Amino acid sequence: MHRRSRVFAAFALLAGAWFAPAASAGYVIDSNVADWGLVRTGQASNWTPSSGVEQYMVDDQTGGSNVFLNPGYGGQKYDAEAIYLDWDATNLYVLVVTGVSPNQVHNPAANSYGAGDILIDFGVNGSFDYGVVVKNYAGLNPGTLYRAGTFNYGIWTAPGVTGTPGTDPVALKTGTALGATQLSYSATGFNNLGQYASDTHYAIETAIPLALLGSDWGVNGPNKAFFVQWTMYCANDIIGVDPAPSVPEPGVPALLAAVLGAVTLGARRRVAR
Ligand SMILES: [Ca+2]
Ligand SMILES: [Ca+2]
Ligand SMILES: [Ca+2]
Ligand SMILES: [Ca+2]
Repeated sequence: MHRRSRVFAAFALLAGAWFAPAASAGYVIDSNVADWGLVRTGQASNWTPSSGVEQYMVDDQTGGSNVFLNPGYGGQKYDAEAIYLDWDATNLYVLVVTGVSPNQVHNPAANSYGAGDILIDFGVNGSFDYGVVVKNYAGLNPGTLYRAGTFNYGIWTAPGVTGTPGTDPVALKTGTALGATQLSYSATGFNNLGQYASDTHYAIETAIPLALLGSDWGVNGPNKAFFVQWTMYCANDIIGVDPAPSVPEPGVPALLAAVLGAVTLGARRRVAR
């Protein structure tokens, strides 16, 4: 291969890596977990998703209402079991699997709590910036992405220690509507997912249009590290995921610059000879 051909091949390879659009993830927002690669055979390995899934976290617990989940109690009925995250060129996709039913009575006075919102912290600075509202308990619209205003909090101030208000944000209290997402929350539960095969699970699945995330998302992916969390209104159990920042974004233009520098240097050397 001629020198120029080799340099061009390297350039094309790097340019391709830089400009290639993200593959279409193609998730169907229907509370069916199969499109994330989750199979239901009653084994612990069922929680492991397809290799293409960007990031995930599993914390599958079981048992009755006295079982400690961290920071609170509640067993399977309040179990935050897993969260999965992926994106393509159009949407940010989130899947939450939990023991919390969409029909669970939300009545804090009777010590019964329903689902909280999917909250996103860009910058991972402890301040949530967005929320996809899941239920209408705060008078906000389920399925809408809001820029966060104020929050409702759980009932725990430390593991096993209750306090009012608790320290964990669970859902938006106020916010500014940014636009519609796709949202699905299992109408009926399913089992056979994971080693506690008879336990009942519900899936909350959403597709958030990247265009709604403004400058927090660029053409090559997230512009900064971010953290996605879900819990229920009491925050008995909390699950979150924090994808590694996408290193190639600043790195690839730097490599391209290095290749262009090498080409220029090569041309100069040829001239010098
Ligand atoms: Ca699905
Ligand atoms: Ca859990
Ligand atoms: Ca469980
Ligand atoms: Ca933030």
